[in-house]
Amino acid sequence: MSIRISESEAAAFFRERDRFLIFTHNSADADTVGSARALVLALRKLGKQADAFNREGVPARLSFLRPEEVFLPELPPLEGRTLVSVDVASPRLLSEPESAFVFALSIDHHMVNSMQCERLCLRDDFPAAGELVFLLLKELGVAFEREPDIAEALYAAISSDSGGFRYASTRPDTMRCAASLMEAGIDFARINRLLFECKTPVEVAIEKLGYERLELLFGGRFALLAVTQEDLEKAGATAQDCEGLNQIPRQIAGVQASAVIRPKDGEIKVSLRSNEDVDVASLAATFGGGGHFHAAGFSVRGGTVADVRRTLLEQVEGVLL
Ligand SMILES: [Mn+2]
Repeated sequence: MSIRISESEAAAFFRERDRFLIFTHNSADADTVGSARALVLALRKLGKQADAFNREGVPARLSFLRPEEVFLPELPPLEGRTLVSVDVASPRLLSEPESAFVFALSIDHHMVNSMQCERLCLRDDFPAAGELVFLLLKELGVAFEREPDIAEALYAAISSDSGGFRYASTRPDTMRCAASLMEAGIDFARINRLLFECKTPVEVAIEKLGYERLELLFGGRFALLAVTQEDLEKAGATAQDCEGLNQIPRQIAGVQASAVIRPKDGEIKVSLRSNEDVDVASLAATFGGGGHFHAAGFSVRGGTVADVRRTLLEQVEGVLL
């Protein structure tokens, strides 16, 4: 059992210790990477030893966050290191043997957090872990207007997970937080372009195939896109090239919820999205997954894409309006 702590208690926790290793989740996005980068840079400024780690590595599209400056290529000896996770909801989202680590602190914004941790600093009303890290670093005395590297990392984190400040999770305080980060003179337009308006040719190829596979079901209320290993090979794509697929089915007018089903690391990964009042977090939970009200997911070991599609569709009608 972990104890829940506030941002200021988390700041005190960082002040009391000297050597940190910050873990991010797999299929790393700008929220987990930007939050980890901001934490590492800020802790180093405070004279502490801090590094980040993710065995899977950081995808090339996030190279503008300069992961090589903060991520270690290999897991270092853990002796004397304080382990912290950021934006990681479950140990299954780490490339580590399950239950390998007990984290001293988990910083998160997911509704359900099943990390093995001594302390949990969680705000499930925040659109991004980056907003929580912002508050925490503010408590630690970071002057963002004079720290463009930290400001840039947190801006990318928050903009990414809030869909460019468009999702319902965006709060007035999120905008105030972004405004403070902009005071550092960061090139926020470039960050947003790299996050939302930039695709590799391979990503475009797999999206093109995705459009061909798109299905509209339940009277147009549910959209589904399932791609197979063969499709990935045809497009020359890896699992990391498929993140953009999630945007395709959800944007069709009249669609209340959507799913993208695809192979990843020997499992079948299902990403669920919804608009308005449909709760996909509880739909994911029926399959042992989790996430947010409007964005959730789960993975299935064994079986085929077609099997997973069938099992999912049996549960879908119950959540539609
Ligand atoms: Mn996040």
